[in-house]
Amino acid sequence: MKAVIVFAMLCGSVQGAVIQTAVNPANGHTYHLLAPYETNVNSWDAIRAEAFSLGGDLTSIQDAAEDAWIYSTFGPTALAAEPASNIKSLLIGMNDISTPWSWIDGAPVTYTNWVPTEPHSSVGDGEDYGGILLNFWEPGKWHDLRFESGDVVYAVVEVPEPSTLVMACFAFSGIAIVWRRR
Ligand SMILES: [Ca+2]
Ligand SMILES: [Ca+2]
Repeated sequence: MKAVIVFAMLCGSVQGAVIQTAVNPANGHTYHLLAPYETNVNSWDAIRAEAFSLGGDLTSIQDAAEDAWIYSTFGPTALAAEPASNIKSLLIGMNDISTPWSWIDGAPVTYTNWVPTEPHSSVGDGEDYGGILLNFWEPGKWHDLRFESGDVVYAVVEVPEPSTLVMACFAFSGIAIVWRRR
């Protein structure tokens, strides 16, 4: 019984930072949408630490299909979430902190979806983080954003394999439902 309670707490603690989880049928990867971060309070490193704790990292987008799936799956949740902001973005795993725009997992940049005038900054000038626009400019397109701006970002974490903890939590929910029905 004690083990069950501990396990339930473990599932609960993960969901504390995660506001939505979905598996992309195209690649089998698990994606989490994290609770909002205000960029004047939270750092890029702090957000990545949260992603690492979930067994993944900020998403690396390989093609138009993955981009469209992420936007349609998580955009509505982020738009509806508090706090309200005129500038909301989904934070993705691309930056030009010290090199030209590159994915943090080292994947080649084969696909991008920038607003035509973006990214308009240079390497390491502050506007160094890629985001998918949600409620301003051209929603669905990408822009480069800066931390300390006060923008609200919703990080999209990609876990290469279906997360074992998430699957275990699903299994646990199933057991709990079956147990309740008895
Ligand atoms: Ca990916
Ligand atoms: Ca830049």
